[in-house]
Amino acid sequence: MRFTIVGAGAVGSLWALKLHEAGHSVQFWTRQSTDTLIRHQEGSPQKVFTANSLELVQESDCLLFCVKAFQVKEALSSIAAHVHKDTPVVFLHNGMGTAELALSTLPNNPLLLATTSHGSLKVSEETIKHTGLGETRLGGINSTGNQCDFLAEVFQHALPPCYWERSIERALWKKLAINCMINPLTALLQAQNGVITDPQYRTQLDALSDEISLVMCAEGMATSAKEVFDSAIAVATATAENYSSMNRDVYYRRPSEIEAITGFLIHRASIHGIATPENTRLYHAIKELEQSYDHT
Ligand code: KPL
Repeated sequence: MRFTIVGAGAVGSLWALKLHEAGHSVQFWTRQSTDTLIRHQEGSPQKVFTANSLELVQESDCLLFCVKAFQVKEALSSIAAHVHKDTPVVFLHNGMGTAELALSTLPNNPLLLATTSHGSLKVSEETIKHTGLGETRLGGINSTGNQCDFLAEVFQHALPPCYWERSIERALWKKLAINCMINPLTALLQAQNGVITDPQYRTQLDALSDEISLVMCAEGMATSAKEVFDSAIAVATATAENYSSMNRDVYYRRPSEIEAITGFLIHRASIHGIATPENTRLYHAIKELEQSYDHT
């Protein structure tokens, strides 16, 4: 298949390399003004990818957006006019809230959302490291997107495991819950994921999981505070030595994904009239940190 990967960060680069190794033809679409990009995994040969070819966008069999949620709008407006209406478009990022934008910008395309727990790190401009084996879940958000289950097989072949989800929203909420539990705390504490398993954070995590489970139930995603708590602890234990993406964003003073993660949860909570004091506190703490970047 012919892929255009939108975004050449750690996640986009990992997928580009894996899809290329699986025999697909891959180009990047990036903000950099370049026509080629070199990428390789630590210890493996370099590969030169074409970048920003409009012709290749038009000929693509699939577009895979690997930019952060807050970059989707700009990326979509740079490419949407060139995408054939039958081309499936997949959005892969942490957090939620981009589905409406995708549906209104590309109303005729098969549209899909995906979530992944693979760890990937850019160790230099051209080199990435696959830091943790995870899994990917994929599902449609419109009727034609729902018919693209073959893409789960394509992704499974390139970077397994990949599961097809009839209700991708549920998988996205589960991941959102984990991100709400791990990301802001590890960013504020500037510690690895394992830190949240320390008993001193138990009360705070209980408060977070209570609030998150109430919002999920109101959204029709039946769960319990215990389930939310246990899944976050399981991920934090399995990735104890890793730094969360929000931890890295704060460390490098980049804009974080707080809006699409905790911000999305708080927004949905307010629609249902659910109070989320602990999540709101973390949300403001991260926002304050981001604002302080401009002044220090
Ligand atoms: O998705 C993640 C992230 O860092 O954004 C978790 C699950 C917390 C793993 O680090």
